[in-house]
Amino acid sequence: MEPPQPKDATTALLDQFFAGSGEDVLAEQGLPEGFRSGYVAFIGRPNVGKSTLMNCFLEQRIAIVTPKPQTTRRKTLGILNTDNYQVVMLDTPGIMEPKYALHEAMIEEAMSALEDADVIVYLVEATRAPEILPALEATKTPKILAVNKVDRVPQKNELLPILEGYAATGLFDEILPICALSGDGVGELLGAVLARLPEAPALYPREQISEQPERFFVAEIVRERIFRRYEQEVPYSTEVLVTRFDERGTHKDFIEATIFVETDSQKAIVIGKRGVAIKELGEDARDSIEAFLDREVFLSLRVKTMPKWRKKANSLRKLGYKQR
Ligand SMILES: Nc1nc2c(ncn2[C@@H]2O[C@H](COP(=O)(O)OP(=O)(O)OP(=O)(O)O)[C@@H](O)[C@H]2O)c(=O)[nH]1
Ligand SMILES: [Mg+2]
Repeated sequence: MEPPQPKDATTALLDQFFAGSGEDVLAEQGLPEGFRSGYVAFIGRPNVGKSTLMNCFLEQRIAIVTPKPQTTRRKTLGILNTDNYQVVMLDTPGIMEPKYALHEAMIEEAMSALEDADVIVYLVEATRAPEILPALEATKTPKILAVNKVDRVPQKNELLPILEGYAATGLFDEILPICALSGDGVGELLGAVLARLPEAPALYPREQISEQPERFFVAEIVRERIFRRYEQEVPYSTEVLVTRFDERGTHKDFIEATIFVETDSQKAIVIGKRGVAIKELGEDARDSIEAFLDREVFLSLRVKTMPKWRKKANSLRKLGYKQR
C-alpha cells in the first residue's frame, strides 16, 4: 500500500471549503453565519439601463452610462459589500444582432457573465414591446425579470398587462417593476437577488468595489465623454486605451489616453477645427476622471487611426478583446 501523500496547498484549501468546514471559513473571514455571496449578471438589450442599475446598487458611478445604445463593451464587475452579504454584479454589453467582430466580442462578454452567474437579472424597458432573449431560455440559472424605466409609463395600470405577459412565459422566478434612475423598486430587487444567492464566504476582499484596474475605468470615462459629445459613427468607431499612467509622487498623476478611430476623417472630427473639440473633450474627461479617482490628474489625449478595427480580429486582440 502506498503511504499517504502530503497535501498541497490547493488541496488543503479545497478540503477546508468542502469538508463541512464552511463555518470555519466564515469565522476566519470574520463573517456572520448565514453570510451570502455570489454573482449576479445584468443581461438585456442595449440601452435598457443595466449600467445605471449597477451604479444604483453601488450608490457610485463606476459603469459608464450614456443615452446611446451599445455603450458598454466589456463585462464590468461591481461589488456590493455589507456585513451580511457580498453581491458581485456583472454589468454586460447589450445583446444585439452582431454586425462586426466587435459585436461578437461584446456578445461573448455577456454570454460569459451568463455562464458565471448564480442569478440572472434580465432587464427590459417597460415601454418597449415584450421580448425574451433565446440565451435566457437555454439556461437553468434562476432568473429575475426587472422591468425598468417604469417612470416612463404614464398610467400605472398600463404596467399590469406587461408584467402578466412576461409571467405567462413561466421563465422567471420573480418579476419586478423598477426605476434604476431613481432607485424605485431596486431594494425589492436586491431582496429577490439575495434570496437566491448561496450561503458562502466572500469571493473578493471586502473593501474591493471592482476587479478591473483604475486604467480601465479611466479609459471608459474618456469613451463615455466621446459618446456624449460626438454623433453618428464617431462614438461607435472609437476605442480608448490608457497608454501611460505614471504616478508621480508629489506631482499630479500623468495619464495618456489614446483614442483609436477607424478613418482619418473621424480623426479630424475628434480633433476639431484648430483642436478645439479635443481640448474640450480633454477638459471634460479630466474633470470626470478626477471625480472618479478623487485626486487631480494631468490628462493627455492622442488620436490614432486604426483602419477597420471593429472588423479585424487582430485589431480587437490588440485592444484587449477576448476572441473565442
Ligand atoms: N427614464 C429612465 N431612464 C433610464 C432609467 N434607467 C436608465 N435610464 C437611461 O437609459 C439610458 C441607457 O442607460 P444605460 O444604463 O447606459 O443602459 P445599458 O443597458 O447599460 O446600455 P448598453 O451599455 O448600451 O447596453 C441612459 O440615458 C439612462 O439614463 C430609468 O429607470 N428611467
Ligand atoms: Mg451599459
